[in-house]
Amino acid sequence: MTTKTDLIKKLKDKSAEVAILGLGYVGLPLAVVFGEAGFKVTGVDPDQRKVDALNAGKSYIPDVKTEAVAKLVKDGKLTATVDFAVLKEMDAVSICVPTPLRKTGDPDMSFIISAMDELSKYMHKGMVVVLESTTYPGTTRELLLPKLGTEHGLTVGEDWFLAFSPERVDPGREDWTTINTPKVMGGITEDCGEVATAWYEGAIKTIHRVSTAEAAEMAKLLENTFRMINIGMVNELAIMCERLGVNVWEVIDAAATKPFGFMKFTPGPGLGGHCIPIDPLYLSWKMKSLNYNARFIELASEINTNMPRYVVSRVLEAMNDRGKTLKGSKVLVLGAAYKPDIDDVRESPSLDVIGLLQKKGAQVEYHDPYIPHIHHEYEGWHMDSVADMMKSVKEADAVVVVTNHKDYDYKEIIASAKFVFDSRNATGKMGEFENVERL
Ligand code: SAJ
Repeated sequence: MTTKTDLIKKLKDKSAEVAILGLGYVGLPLAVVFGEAGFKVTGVDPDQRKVDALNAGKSYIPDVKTEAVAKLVKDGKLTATVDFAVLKEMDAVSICVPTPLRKTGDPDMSFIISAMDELSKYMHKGMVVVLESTTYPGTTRELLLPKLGTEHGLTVGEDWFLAFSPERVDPGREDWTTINTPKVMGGITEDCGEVATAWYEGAIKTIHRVSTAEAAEMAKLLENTFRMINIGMVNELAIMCERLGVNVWEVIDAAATKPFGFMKFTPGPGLGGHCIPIDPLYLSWKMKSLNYNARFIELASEINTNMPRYVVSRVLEAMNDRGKTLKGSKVLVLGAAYKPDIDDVRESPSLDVIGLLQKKGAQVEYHDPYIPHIHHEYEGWHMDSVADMMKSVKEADAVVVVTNHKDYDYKEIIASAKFVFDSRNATGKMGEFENVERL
């Protein structure tokens, strides 16, 4: 028996002790999937509130049912702790920590580095480590390999095993979840890939092996760069169509009738969320260190970042056409979340639209049924969602639809508002109105 065959045996018979570092919207669903597959799982997170909730059998992630957590805790299949020292007992560790951007737009690797520094204290022979956090190609080999293995005299692929497997969690989605979404897996060595696959295939339906950790890191960046660039393209299409006097929404719907070779994206007020605006910049940042300028990413990022400003310029123009100045006008922004029907405001273009309207001298209010309060962390302002939306709609000189929540009664809004600028085509199916303009 070698270290590898011994570890694979424990992974296959589920006697291996599993740890998940980081119990957020990626780590908690993964912990539950491994627990329900029969592994004994220890969740490790510095946030004592998360740990206490889990040990009390409660979920704090909407996608994870409290009943599932309660059953695993009762059955002794899931415990949580803030104490990283438990890692010395672990055979298999998955790292699911955030990889945001710094204010400078560079990757913020601090969460990966602190998880790695803690794990490094407890590394031992016979461990497999999988990084799930979206990051630039080379992270697993350049950062984790030296810190977790070489520094401890452990030979990767023999004494211990290291791989990258990108998370594909889409919060709120019920059709594709952690257990049934195909999982890409790339090891530092062939043996690393084999061991990590033996672990994950014991819980996740489909594992797609690639030859290296870098291929797996790059696959994830391709997935989200693809979206970001295509969104940037349709945003530029919207600007071009406005210049041409053509309805961009009609054009996109027409192109989408092509049953092959086309994928529909829609323009909007900008790019929000903690994935799409951010992940591609990890790639362009890495390429700069290799003296290569990722022009598509740079251009799409520039277009997407400019969309809030474009929306405000369209509102200003439309009000001018109606003999009103934006300065001193009351403007109600509908929607603060970064996409419809969710309560996530991270990187939301609404915050930029509100800030820009304020800079133009407008008196701005907002409403969002999912987000009672917003705080612009960079500009520092706070705002509460208006209590009586229709009252604010009636009083506003302009209503700007920034997030097309399905809860809104757009018919009533159009009937009650002096003027509506619809940046999401939420009202598109209702025909043309004198008091409505669209992106
Ligand atoms: N957006 C547009 N036009 C579009 C699509 C999106 O303007 O055609 C905007 C959205 O309004 C939002 C931003 O882009 O502000 C991102 O939207 P998204 O639909 O990509 O949603 P996210 O950010 O939740 O992306 C996640 C990603 N999941 C993972 O990274 C695991 C992404 O890969 C998924 O494709 C996406 O969910 C999804 O399909 O829901």
